[in-house]
Amino acid sequence: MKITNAYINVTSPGRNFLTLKIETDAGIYGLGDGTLNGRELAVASYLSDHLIPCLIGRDPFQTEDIWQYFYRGAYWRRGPVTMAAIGAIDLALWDIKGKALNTPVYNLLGGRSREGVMVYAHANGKDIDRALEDVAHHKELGYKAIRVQSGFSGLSTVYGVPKGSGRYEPAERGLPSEQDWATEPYLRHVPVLFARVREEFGEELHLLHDCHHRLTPIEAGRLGKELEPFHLFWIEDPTPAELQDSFRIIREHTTTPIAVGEVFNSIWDAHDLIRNQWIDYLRMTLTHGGGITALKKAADFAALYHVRTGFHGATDLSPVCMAAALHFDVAIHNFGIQEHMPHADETDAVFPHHYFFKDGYMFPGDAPGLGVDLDEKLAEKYPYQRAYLPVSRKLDGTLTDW
Ligand code: GCO
Ligand code: MG
Repeated sequence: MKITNAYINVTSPGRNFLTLKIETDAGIYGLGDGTLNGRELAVASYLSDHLIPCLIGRDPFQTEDIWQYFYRGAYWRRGPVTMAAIGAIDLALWDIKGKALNTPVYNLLGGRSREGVMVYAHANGKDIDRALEDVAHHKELGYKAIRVQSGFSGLSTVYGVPKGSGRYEPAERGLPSEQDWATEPYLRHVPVLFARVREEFGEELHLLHDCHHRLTPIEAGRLGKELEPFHLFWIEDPTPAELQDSFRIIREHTTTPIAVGEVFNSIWDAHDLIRNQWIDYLRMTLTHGGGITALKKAADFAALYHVRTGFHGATDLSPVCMAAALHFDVAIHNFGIQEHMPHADETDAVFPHHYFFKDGYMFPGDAPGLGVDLDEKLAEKYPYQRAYLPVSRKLDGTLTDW
């Protein structure tokens, strides 16, 4: 089999997505997600201008060699743009492989290790009472694990809580908005929030929280310690992770489990975190981490150190990435949990798929390949719209981590 053509599709059914379609002389095609929130067009150019011309004529079954060709062969390695582009190619090739062999991708990764994939939902609210209502709503929907974020007095906007009505969506159309940040009121607020959640819902629900890179290591240690009585499943991104040594400090102070990695694009971003057992869950994604070929190795490496996966599954990853994640999650042994932020109805219509949610679990379905398609005609109705993630400033105006 040979690759005869490849092209990208950029569409905005509710939010922007970048999809790669690879066609072959066998009449089979594959889809890959290359969406990089707020930087979609950089990946589009990297693919169209630099990678696609080198793909034509290659054997789509050679997922390992093609991965190495684009990673090692570029000379310039890593980075979110490069790795999202390689991720898109890799996902499309695994999709083709599955379709050509007439089997779901999970069978190419070791087969099913479990029936379904436990997912966590997002519950949020402008204040604690409204966040509790949203927890009750998601519990009602069947979720066994729920991430909880809520607003608190002192800040006008908070990460994870929508400004108006409707579901939370971090990217906003137009230029970046600015949000404010203050650590002290946040650190006082979060333990109160989780005390209330446990009081109301008991011990059974798995509870998660995203600090979104806002704390210093010692502040994260304090938060983790104060949350210990509420037995969280994890706190996520407690501190920015460029300096992997930071996590040693957090680990020395708390037994609250730690999840990191949604902004990582290479195993080298997590190498020290894993081999020193400073984290419990690796949150990379198939798109941003360079695809199934790269993350299968990362997950196997993590397994040696008792680190499980908890892949990023925000709405800025398309249904193609979600489908791939579910095949991956159902197959690997050291799966932990999967994030699930349901897509808008327009998005689901543009990307018809076989995966589904039932009673707190998701299932990849049994269609050959990844089991997701792209309705290119419908996609044309939703042209790309410039959108950015917000930026964050401390109350004195200093730019800080969003
Ligand atoms: C999460 C994430 C997202 C990110 C978003 C950025 O845990 O789901 O933190 O909300 O902010 O994916 O593009
Ligand atoms: Mg996060």
